[in-house]
Amino acid sequence: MTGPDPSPSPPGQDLLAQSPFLKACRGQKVPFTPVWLMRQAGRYQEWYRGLRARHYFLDLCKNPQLAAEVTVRAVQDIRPDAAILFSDILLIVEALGLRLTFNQGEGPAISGPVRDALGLCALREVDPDELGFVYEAIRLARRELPADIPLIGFAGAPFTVASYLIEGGTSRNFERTKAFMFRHPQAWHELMGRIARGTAGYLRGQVQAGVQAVQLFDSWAGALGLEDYREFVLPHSQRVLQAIPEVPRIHFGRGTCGLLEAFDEAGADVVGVDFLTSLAEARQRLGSRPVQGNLDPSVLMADRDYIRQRVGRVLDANAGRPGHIFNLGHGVLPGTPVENVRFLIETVHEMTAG
Ligand code: 1CP
Repeated sequence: MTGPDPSPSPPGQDLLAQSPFLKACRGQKVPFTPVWLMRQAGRYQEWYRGLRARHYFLDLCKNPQLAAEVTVRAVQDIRPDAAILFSDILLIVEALGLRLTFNQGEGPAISGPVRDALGLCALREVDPDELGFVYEAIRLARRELPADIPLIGFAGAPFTVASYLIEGGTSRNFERTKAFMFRHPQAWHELMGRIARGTAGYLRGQVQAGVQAVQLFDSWAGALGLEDYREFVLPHSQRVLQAIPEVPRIHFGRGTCGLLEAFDEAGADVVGVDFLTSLAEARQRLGSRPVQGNLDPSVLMADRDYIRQRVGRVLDANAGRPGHIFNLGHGVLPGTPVENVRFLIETVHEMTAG
């Protein structure tokens, strides 16, 4: 018989939909606990250091072929259950109209940071098409990835991005960010609104280009107390997450133990738990909400017996509930032995299979 295939979706789509990672995002039963690692591509890998010796970091991010290659190579190297696009949360800074550089060993630097309402006027409304190189990297990576490995897109959450715009780089106490928030609340909400609209459009572009899930990184949300988080941040993160209902949304922050319920109210499908929070406690406080996490990245510096013990502890804390994606409680550290990363992934699979 000829005619159209009666199945509702192409076989590739079905393989992806049935992948342990996407099932766990939906809180469904899985054959083993899926695992991927934040910063699974990076300086702990020799091949990445080699690439970086030849290319400036932002050139890697902006070259779709290279960004796709790094994304796929990390998967081939350590065999996780999901890929994350090789990119950075700070690319949107340029679409907002400011200059971004990464200086050797010093992290990001933003010239002409936003310090007041005047600085806010200098920011552009993001045109998501300006980030077309990211969408192209997604299309290329999707084509090269194994058919059953979902690709995660991502962006920085409005608060974390705002902190870089205001501080001009990495910060310890976020004093300029908080001074802006407390002294100019109206300008603060305008700034956050502008970042949120841009980020929503950017993530929609990533979904259209073919990612199967997205992660919103609010890495520095833990710098805020609960009341300030609710007043100054939560509504903006909600707006971003509401804009992309088509794929599972993961919401990660560091130091969020004091905020966990409010963080959950942002509306993601999965809450990322950092390593300072007990996974058992997070489970108790979040009810049936799927969670991701939360091994301390430094455990990967220890020996295999100890890594296995600590994987066991995270799994025990989850107590066999569905809706657990294993991950670190923050990104892989640059000095991590790559064989320990591979061992971690194998161990999670072996300890949870069948
Ligand atoms: O090669 C190098 O020297 C650059 C190191 C590097 C890498 C590999 C940076 C600079 N960014 C990245 C990639 C990156 N960044 C990914 C790729 C996908 C992956 O494999 O996970 C992701 C998801 C990010 C996200 C990111 N960038 C975050 C959120 C996650 C987190 O770590 O909390 C943040 C805060 C950034 C900003 C950033 N990018 C890079 C640096 C050094 C920083 C500053 C970090 C800081 O302020 O402490």
